[in-house]
Amino acid sequence: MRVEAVELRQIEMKLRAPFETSFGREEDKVCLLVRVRAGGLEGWGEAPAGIAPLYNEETSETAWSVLERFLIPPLLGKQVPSPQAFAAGAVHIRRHHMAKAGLEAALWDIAAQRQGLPLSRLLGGERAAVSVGVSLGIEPTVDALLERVADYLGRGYRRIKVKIKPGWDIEPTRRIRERFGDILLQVDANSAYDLADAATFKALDAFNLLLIEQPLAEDDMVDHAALQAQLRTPICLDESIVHERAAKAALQLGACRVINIKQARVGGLSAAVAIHDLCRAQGVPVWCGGMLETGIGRAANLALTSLPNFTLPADLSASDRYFAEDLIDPPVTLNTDGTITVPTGVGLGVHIVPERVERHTVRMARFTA
Ligand code: OSB
Ligand code: MG
Repeated sequence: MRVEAVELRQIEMKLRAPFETSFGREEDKVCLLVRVRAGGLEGWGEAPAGIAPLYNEETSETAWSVLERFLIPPLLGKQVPSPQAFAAGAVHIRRHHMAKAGLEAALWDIAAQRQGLPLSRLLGGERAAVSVGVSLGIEPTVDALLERVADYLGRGYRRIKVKIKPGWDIEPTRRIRERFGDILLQVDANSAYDLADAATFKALDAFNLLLIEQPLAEDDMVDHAALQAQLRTPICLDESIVHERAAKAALQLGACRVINIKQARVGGLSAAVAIHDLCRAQGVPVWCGGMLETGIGRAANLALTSLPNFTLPADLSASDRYFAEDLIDPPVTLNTDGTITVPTGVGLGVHIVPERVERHTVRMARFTA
């Protein structure tokens, strides 16, 4: 495909409710959208880098800069044989995974359209619908959190994930178990602890959690291995798994027993599929994480989650969990059995509403051959 033009947009959308984690509180969703024109087709991707480098090192500014200066110019007017070829060619640009992933996703959208296939099929997906859960932020009180859990269980979500941090861990988990019994429950610390806090995790071990996500520092595989050895509950790594080599190292060291795959964090859908395949070969379950994506990033995540080794419920919720109005129409909805249907149209398979994209754009630039 010959790349004719690339459009970059920074998007800002009010979240329906603030989302608080151990690293900060977000009231607005901020990301970049990448729109590629190639061979007469148009593809879209989302780079979920926000205002501040709190989840990882990237921001919407750094992603914009790297896309504008280093990732987009070499493509303009050139033949790009495949999304994988783009990914391989971008390896020499160090890191900046979200920036790369946004552009790669747009190329995948186009590649799937060229073959007349839904993206899920092109990636090797098999499932028509995927099991999903909801990720709940830190609330002012445990009672407020319990109301949110009740609300989402009532809507049909079958798995609840709660954010934890020191001082907000054992008590909310215990109260959820007391009130809601044997639901599928997991916690996510976003790196807020160190090994000296092992006693907290041993206490959490009693609650029969599906997994404990990213308890320790993102670059500390050794301490994660030491903690995992003391727990029954599987540790799941999110921030630590930045590429396939990290996944390989984590599994070899016993630093986790489950991996959260976010295509944006690992540098794109190609890397995400590679990690999926590695884990599958080793009998390690994976699940699809989320970054509060708009319908555009969510559609790519749904396609990815249809691959066979995504066996735990995804952090992929309906559009109305995040936004009053999504960028796609119809929005993503939850089926009564707690699943979301994987789009079956060609490419991303969702209808992007230009007027809504325009309305939420705070910065835009076009690059042409
Ligand atoms: O750690 O999984 C995380 C959102 C932003 C940044 C990091 C994380 C999250 C979530 C939300 O947990 C998942 C979702 O998109 O619903
Ligand atoms: Mg996480």
